[in-house]
Amino acid sequence: MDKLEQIKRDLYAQEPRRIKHIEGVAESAIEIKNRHFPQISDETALCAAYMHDFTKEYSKEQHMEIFSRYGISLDECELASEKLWHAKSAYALAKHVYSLTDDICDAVLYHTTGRADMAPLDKVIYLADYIEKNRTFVDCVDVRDTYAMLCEKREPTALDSAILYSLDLTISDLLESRRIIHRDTFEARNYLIKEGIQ
Ligand code: DGI
Ligand code: FE
Ligand code: FE
Repeated sequence: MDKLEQIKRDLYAQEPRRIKHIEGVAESAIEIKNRHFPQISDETALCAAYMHDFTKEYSKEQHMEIFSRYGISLDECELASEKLWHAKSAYALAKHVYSLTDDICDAVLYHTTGRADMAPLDKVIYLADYIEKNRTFVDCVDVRDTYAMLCEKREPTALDSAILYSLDLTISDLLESRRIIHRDTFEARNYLIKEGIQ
């Protein structure tokens, strides 16, 4: 059995509530990578998509067990923001259980915050996660429509612009709800601004 089949089998066996979302991310990831990075294989994009929220429903105890087993430490922001944990635990499983390549593990690790100078697969998964078709939140619909419009106009920076827009909306949302903003989220945004993306 190949790795993708193994991941899907284990994911479906968990009966995750978010399977529709994960399938939506897989579909969007294929579309986005075919448009911007056709050199990325379907298998690579799909492994990252199916892994990205693998541990989203895990309990605090399950997360702690994974972090201690694989020697993963949490920084101050991460300790205070439980929503950030699933990216780190899914990364640990991607690396140590499924032995996925570094590009896939990184895309899983940075799928929630982004990071400065995101790799092609990081960008594919970050945007696919935000705009997949089952998301109905107004900000997601807005980024989905904006990205579609930029692609329609053959804007060369469509992907980076859409990512920058989604980072801005995420940061605004975190500010409004008085939540901690991780430095990777800021750095992802600042990097794109410095690159001249609008
Ligand atoms: O797992 P998903 O719901 O599919 O999406 P996700 O992994 O992008 O998680 C989105 C949540 O993560 C959303 O509630 C905002 C939150 N988030 C993103 N960046 C940060 C953050 N939360 C904190 N506290 N700090 C961040 O920098
Ligand atoms: Fe997630
Ligand atoms: Fe997700």
